[in-house]
Amino acid sequence: MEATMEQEQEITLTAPDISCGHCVATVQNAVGGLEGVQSVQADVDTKHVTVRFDPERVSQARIEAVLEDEGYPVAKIDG
Ligand SMILES: [Cu+2]
Repeated sequence: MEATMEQEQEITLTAPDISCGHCVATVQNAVGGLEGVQSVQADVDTKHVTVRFDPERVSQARIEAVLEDEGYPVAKIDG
């Protein structure tokens, strides 16, 4: 694989404060507006935020920081 190829990574985060469709729209707009993010899918039932992104252009830490800024901090699942 060439290093110049676009990379793609998918992560699923849990943001317990997602409680309605408004939250879903806010999350999707905020994360989807980040450079390097290819798609965002938030789910009000599972509280999951699935993000596909290019790790060369945006980091998971940056995505989590944006979620926190918007009022939807990511739950840490493991210790
Ligand atoms: Cu809401």
